[in-house]
Amino acid sequence: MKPKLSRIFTSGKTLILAYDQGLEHGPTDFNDKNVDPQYIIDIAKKGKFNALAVQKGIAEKYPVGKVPLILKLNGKTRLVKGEPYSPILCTVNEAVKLGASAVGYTIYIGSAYEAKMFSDFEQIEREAHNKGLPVIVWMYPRGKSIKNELSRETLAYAARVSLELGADIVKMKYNGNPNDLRWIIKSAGKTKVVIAGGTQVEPSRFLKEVSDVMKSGAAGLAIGRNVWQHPTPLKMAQALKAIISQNKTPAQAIKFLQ
Ligand code: FBP
Repeated sequence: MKPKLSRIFTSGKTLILAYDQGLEHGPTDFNDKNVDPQYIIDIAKKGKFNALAVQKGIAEKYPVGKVPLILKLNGKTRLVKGEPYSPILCTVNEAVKLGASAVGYTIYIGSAYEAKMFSDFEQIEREAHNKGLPVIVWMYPRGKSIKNELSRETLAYAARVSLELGADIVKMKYNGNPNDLRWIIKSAGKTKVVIAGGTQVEPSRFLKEVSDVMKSGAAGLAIGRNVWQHPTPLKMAQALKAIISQNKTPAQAIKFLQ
């Protein structure tokens, strides 16, 4: 069955809110407000995000209502050192029962466990596509064999692998170079590239990066901390949407934050 991307890509572009950091990083990213999953769901709803990406436990205990749900199917903590492996924590069937519009899966390309993550991914991808669910791969080059996880070559390789494996969307880090990103996006072919946010940066710098990323041909953003750590996340959402869907400049977009 052809995966149905239209719920996540309403304007041809997408703005996805990511909230799986509690598992990946621990509550260190959170404050008194954003530690509460309900706060994030309200941001996703009121900010009209195209989707919210969470782990199974959050989706079970905090219904997301009409916000399209991306269920993250694997994950790991940062407590374990050594070569990264992210085990499956939720099945495609469970994701469907929870109302998911898409599923997400992290691959640490270059890790000693890459082969295991490829074969886990391949099963998930087959099952999800049988049910018409799009598959988003969080593609992060990691492990001893990766010398520079943000180099043009490494990121282009990661993007290409996402296409070869059958991902509909790949979520990747941006290395700050728009020319590199153009090549990376070309390497991903018909797999859509969305950019991850990273740690919180000064808003005007962040909006400039978002603008560069979109001009380079990215399909959108799948970000967390730069939105829900911001004192006014809904204004940040408006600023981001102005750039992503309305082709506004960073100077125009920053006005939403003033
Ligand atoms: P941020 O925008 O907050 O960086 O979130 C993006 C994300 O991909 C999350 O979905 C995930 O939890 C996290 O980054 C993983 O980042 P890392 O592996 O670099 O710690």
